[in-house]
Amino acid sequence: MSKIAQIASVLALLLVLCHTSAEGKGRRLRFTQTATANQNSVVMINGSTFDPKVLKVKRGTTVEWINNSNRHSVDADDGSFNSEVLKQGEKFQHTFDRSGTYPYYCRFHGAKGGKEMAGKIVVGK
Ligand SMILES: [Cu+2]
Repeated sequence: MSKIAQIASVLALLLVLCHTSAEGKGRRLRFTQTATANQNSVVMINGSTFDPKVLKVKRGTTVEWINNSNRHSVDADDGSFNSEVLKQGEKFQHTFDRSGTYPYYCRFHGAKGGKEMAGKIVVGK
């Protein structure tokens, strides 16, 4: 094998190794992003809106509502959870053990059926 051929084969090997490790990195990154998305279980109450309005979580997730503004509440349309009156800075939590769609509303500024100040938790498997 000539010197040039030797160098070329070493470079080719390096290229393959770099490519493989970059792919591995990509996989880890994607995995991390998915894990973060699954742990994302906070709904902010800003003004008269729930943010995000629709939150998708895995079964068993505890969702926390954090009130950033005046008096609000978190009331499930089906009555499966109801917060106290939440003042500014107060929080409410509910754990979703069964998959399904859970619409909720603020008793002061919204109503059942997604009217005005309302949101939805979509619980997957
Ligand atoms: Cu409200």
